[in-house]
Amino acid sequence: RDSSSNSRGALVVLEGLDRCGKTTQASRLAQYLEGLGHSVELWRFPDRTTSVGQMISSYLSNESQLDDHTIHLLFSANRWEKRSLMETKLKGGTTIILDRYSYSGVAFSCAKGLNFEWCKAPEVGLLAPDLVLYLNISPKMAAERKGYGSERYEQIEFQNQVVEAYRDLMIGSNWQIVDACQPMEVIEKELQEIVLDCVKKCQNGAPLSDLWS
Ligand code: NYM
Repeated sequence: RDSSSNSRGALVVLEGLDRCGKTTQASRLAQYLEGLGHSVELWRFPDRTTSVGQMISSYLSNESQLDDHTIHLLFSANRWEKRSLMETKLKGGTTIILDRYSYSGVAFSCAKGLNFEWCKAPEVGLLAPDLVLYLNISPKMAAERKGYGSERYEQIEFQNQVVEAYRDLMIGSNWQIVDACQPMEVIEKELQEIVLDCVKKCQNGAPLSDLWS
C-alpha cells in the first residue's frame, strides 16, 4: 500500500431513491475495503447524531413541521458541520463511504418544487466526491421492498419527482449507474470493482476539489 504523503483517501458517495439498497451496499463496501487493509469509514447524511441532525430526524418522522427552505438549509448545515473532519480524514488517508450527500439534498428539495439552482447554492464549497454511485431502481420497485413508507417522502408520487431531479443532476456528470434490481451479490461485486479503481487513483494523488466541479 502506498503511504507517501500525497496518498489520500477517496470520497465515495452512494445515491438513490429510498429503499434502493444503498445502506446495505455502503456497509458491505466498507467491509470489503477494510478487508483489503485500507483505512475506511462509513458515514451517512443526514447525520442524526448532531443537534442539527436531531431536528432533521424529528422532521423526517413527522414529529415536527418546517418550511421547505428551512429544512433544506438544515440538511446542508448538517453537511457543513462535518466538512472539516471529512477533509482531515481524507487527507490522512482514510476513505469515506458516504450514504447520501448533497445530491440527495438537491433531489428531495427540488421534488417539492424548490428551484434547482437555489438548492445547489448552499452546497458550493463542500468537498466534491471522487465517485458517485447511483443505485438505479424505479419508484414502483422500491415501494415493494420491506420497510417502505414509514418516513416522510416515502410515497411513489413523490419519489417520481425525486427521480426527475436526480436525472437533472446526472447531466454532464460522470456518475456510475448501477442496476439496483440485480441480486445483492451481483451489485456488491460491481461496486467493489468501481470503487477499488477510484481508491487507487486517490492514493496516486488525484487532487481533492470542491462542489460543484
Ligand atoms: N434527504 C437526505 C433529504 O431530503 N435531503 C438531504 O440532504 C439528505 C441527505 O432524507 N428520504 C432525505 C432522503 C431520505 C431521508 O435519509 C433520510 P435516510 O438515508 O433514509 O436516512
